[in-house]
Amino acid sequence: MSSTAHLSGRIHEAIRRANRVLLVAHKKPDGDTLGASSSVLNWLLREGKDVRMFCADLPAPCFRYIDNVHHYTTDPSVFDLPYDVVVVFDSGDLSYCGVADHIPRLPAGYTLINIDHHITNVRFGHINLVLTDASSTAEITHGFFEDNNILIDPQMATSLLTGLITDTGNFSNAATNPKAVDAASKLLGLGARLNDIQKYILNDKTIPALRVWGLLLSRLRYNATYDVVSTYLLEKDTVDIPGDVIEGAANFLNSVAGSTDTIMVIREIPGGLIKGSLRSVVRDVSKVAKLMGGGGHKKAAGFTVKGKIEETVNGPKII
Ligand SMILES: [Mn+2]
Repeated sequence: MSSTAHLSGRIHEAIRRANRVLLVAHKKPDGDTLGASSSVLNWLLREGKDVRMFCADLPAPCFRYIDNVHHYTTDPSVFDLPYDVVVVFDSGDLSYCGVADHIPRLPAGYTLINIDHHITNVRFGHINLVLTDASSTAEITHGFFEDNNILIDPQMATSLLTGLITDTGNFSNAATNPKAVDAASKLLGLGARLNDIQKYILNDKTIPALRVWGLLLSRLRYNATYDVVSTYLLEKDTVDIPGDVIEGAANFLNSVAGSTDTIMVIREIPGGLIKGSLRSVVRDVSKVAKLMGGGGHKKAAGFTVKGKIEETVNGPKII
C-alpha cells in the first residue's frame, strides 16, 4: 500500500469513528478550499454525522451553485463545541485559515487532519495528507474518496471539479498535471456540472472587474533590458475589486503575451504597500521575488514592499 493510501485509510478510520466533525476552509475562500471541504461535507451529511463548517470569510456569491455552501459560518463560537475530528483544507498553516487562536481552545480529544498541497505546509495536523505535487486540494480529496471506495455523488463531483478548475486556471497554469486532468475526467463521468462552473466561475466577469482588466491591458509595457512585460494598478483603480480578480488578470496575461515569457503586475494595496505578482514559464521568478523580500514558486511568485506607484512619461515608478 502506498503511503498516501495508508494516510487516506487513517483519515477515513478517524472520521468513521467520529460523531461530530469540524471542517475548516481558508480565509478569502477560493474554489479549491470550498470545493474540497464541501465535498467532504456532503459525504459526512450522507453518513449522518454532525458536521460544522468554519471559514473566516463567507464564500463569494459566485460559489452559490456549490451544494450546501450556506453551511459555512464565520462565527468562532463553533470552536466552543467538542469535536472528534477537525479537518483543515488547503492551508499551509493555521494562521492562513484564521484559526491559529481558535484551535488551541478546542476541548481536548480531537484529531486534527491537514489536507493540502502547498509546498510551504508546516504539517500542523495529527495526520497530514500533504501532497506538494498535487494540482489542488480537490485532487487530493478526490484521491481520498477513491482510496476508500467512497461514492462521489454529482454534487460532490461538482465541488471537486470546481477546485481542480480554479487551482489550475482552467487547466492552463503550471499546476496542471496528468492526475488533475484524469480526476476531472472521472468527475465529469460522475455527473459534475461543468456548465455551472463555466457560468458562475469562468464566465462571471463583472463590469467593474472587466474595467480593471482593461486598465491592466492598456498599461502593458515591454522592458527589453529585462525581457519583462509589466503593468500596474493604483489603489484607486481597485476599490471594491476582489484580489482574485487581479490574480486572475496576471494569470491571463501570462497565457497571452507572446513577446516575452515573464509577466510582472504591480499594484498598490491598502496601507501604503505595493504588491507584485510574477509569472514565468521558463525563468525562476521566485528568485526575483526573494530579492524583494517575497517568495513563492519558480513559475509564480510575489512580493510586498512599502511604497507608492507614480505614473511618469516613462511608465510607472515605485517611490
Ligand atoms: Mn489549493
